[in-house]
Amino acid sequence: MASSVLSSASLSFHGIHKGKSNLGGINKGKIDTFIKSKCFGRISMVAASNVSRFEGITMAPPDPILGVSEAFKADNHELKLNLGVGAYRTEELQPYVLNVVKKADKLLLEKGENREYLPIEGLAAFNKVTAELLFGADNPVMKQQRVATVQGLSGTGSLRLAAALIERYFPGAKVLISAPTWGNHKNIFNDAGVPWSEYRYYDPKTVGLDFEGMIADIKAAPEGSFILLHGCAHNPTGIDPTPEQWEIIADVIQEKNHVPFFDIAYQGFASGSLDADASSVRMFVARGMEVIAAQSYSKNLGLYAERIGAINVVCSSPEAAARVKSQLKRIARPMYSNPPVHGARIVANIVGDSTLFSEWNAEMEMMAGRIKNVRHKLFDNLSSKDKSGKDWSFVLKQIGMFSFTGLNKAQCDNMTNKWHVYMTKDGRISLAGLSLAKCEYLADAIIDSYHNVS
Ligand code: PLA
Repeated sequence: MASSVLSSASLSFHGIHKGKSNLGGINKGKIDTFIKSKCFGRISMVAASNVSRFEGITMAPPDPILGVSEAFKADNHELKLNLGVGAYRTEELQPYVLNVVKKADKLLLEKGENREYLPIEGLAAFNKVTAELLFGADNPVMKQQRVATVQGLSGTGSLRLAAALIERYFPGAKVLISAPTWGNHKNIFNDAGVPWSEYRYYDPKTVGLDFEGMIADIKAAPEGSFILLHGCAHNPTGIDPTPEQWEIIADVIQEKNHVPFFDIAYQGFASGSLDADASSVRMFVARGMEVIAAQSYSKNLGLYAERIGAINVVCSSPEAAARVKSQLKRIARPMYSNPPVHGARIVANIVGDSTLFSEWNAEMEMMAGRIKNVRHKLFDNLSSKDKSGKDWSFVLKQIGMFSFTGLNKAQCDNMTNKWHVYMTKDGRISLAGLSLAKCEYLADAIIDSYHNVS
């Protein structure tokens, strides 16, 4: 093969030197294109006119969240602060690899396991522990084999698998998402061709949950809709329903024959406890409901780039679970064939080993604790520096990685353009990217943007 390509290339040159070609006056770029066309037989002579086949493709806008990191990198100001993406940083604002992950990595290296393909559904040991971590190891649904668990490409990829399942087997069914929600939810359902609409969630007047609006909208949705819920640490608002409110949400979902669809990307990261953060999901399952739940290990194990997570579908019978799993595999196979192994092994080793597991819990508590500390310090600075009497206590009431500041787009622009504080334009700041040392500076920026920009 290689020699035939070479010989056709040299033939082309040969033709040009001998003056046998009709390429008179053609420039170097065009000759290259011509040669490529001879070499690979893909580009015809028409392409030599330098008009791209991709001319009609317009420039995509930067991603509202990950694009913030790109803009941050391009800024050279010494006081710049990246509070865009939800990625945990140390007090020195450096990325953090958990010690327990380093240990698991070392063990994996020593074991020297092979790199053959995983099955389509992922690593069996991972699928077992991930479902146990979410539902509880002694949850009857586990023993009854009523959970279809498939390893996914982290939270995003797992949500995408579920979206494809809905599109294929529930044609026309709607997904209801909270207003506001994580920016990528809409993209995921749009790309999967699943219709969605919003339910009320955030009330700017109280800077709290619009519980009545939420319930009314879930009630009004067509029977059998999928209700997307954030398992804990709602992104971007940081406002979660109380346990009593969760019960009422479950009542309404049950009454309307809807399917609860959890996105739980912050288990353990909201309260510091894996069990407490899974209580919403477990309560729905305990009612005997069928539940979808997408998990992520990006934040709680800091495995952002390993792309490790799972989709779980709790079904009312083991037979249904087996069928659902078979179809999830069928969806995954042409999308990415099978998932990556490294992150799955790390999770399986940590959760499956009691020493490593307790070390992980301690580190997660430490991370959640650091975020709580900066939350308090930011609140203290805002309240002591702002003499207007504005109530900043919402900062303390919100939980998880983020604070939803209520700043509008112009105010967010001021945060970035004047203060070099990078954040998403919906007013969300990632407290995981903030240090105690930077709280005062951030408070100054917020107070200036809030009062001096309309
Ligand atoms: N679900 C929610 C609610 C999230 O906030 C995120 C990540 C994910 C799923 C998916 O994360 P994963 O694919 O890495 O598991 N949200 C981040 C990052 C932290 C992002 O936008 O991708 C955020 O800054 O909102």
